[in-house]
Amino acid sequence: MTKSGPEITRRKILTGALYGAALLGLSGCDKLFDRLQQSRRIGALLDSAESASRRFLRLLTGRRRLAQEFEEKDISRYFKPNGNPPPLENEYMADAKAGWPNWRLEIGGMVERPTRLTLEELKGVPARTQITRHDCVEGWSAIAKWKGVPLARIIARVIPAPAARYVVFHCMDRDDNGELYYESIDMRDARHPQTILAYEMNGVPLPVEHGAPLRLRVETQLGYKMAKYIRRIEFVADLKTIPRGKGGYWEDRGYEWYAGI
Ligand SMILES: Nc1nc2c(c(=O)[nH]1)N[C@H]1C(S)=C(S)[C@@H](COP(=O)(O)O)O[C@H]1N2
Ligand SMILES: [Mo]
Repeated sequence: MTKSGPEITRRKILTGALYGAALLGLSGCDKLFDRLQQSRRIGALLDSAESASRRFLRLLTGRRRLAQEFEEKDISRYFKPNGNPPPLENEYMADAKAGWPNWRLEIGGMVERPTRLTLEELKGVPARTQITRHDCVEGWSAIAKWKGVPLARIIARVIPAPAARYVVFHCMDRDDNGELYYESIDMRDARHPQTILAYEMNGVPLPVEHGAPLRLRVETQLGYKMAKYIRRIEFVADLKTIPRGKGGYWEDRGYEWYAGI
């Protein structure tokens, strides 16, 4: 089977659904309430029209395939910062200004070797750079160049227990109600070669609005899976025990856990 066949079909389906969402006037709202309404309607749309086909295509092509990579010339001039506002507490901003001397990435849960890493230490791990397209469920896309540590390298270091099935990303930003953002992926996507913990965007340190100092890029899935402002990574056997039980901030509000593209 050629790679282009299913690829094109999949893109068409996604574009169709996003275009549908745009026609319904579902893009560009900022208020949380609007976003909740929006997520429900888009969720319903995706459920009915798209997810079944996507799941079927994924069965055909598998999840090991690589997401399309682009060239420098394709990089978007504007990349919309999206989601909850950055964690603007003094502690965060002071650390950002100073180049993250106090931030540590904590990696724990069901692992043999729990680890804490500084940003400098992360930058010392062999990195991967990729130019990829980000698709937000709200109906916009943007292409950027990302550099970061393949999550597979971190996994090799901490040695998850055989029973660990998911990787949870705990973030520093909160919504209007003070609830923290979080996300999760399974071990297969975690080991995918394009799944990276990115600290650089378009050749510069990851900007605050895009998730500084560290964000996830999981190129097999939609934008809401790509946790920004990561401070802790936890390996777990079950997602039910994590904050509200559905595996992510938006999943807890009705989005699908597997947001495959
Ligand atoms: N911590 C955190 N991560 C997040 C979000 C958020 O609100 N908080 N929003 C998600 C959504 S819906 C999208 S589309 C992308 C937006 O990334 P960007 O700000 O770089 O465009 O981040 C995702 N990751
Ligand atoms: Mo999004």
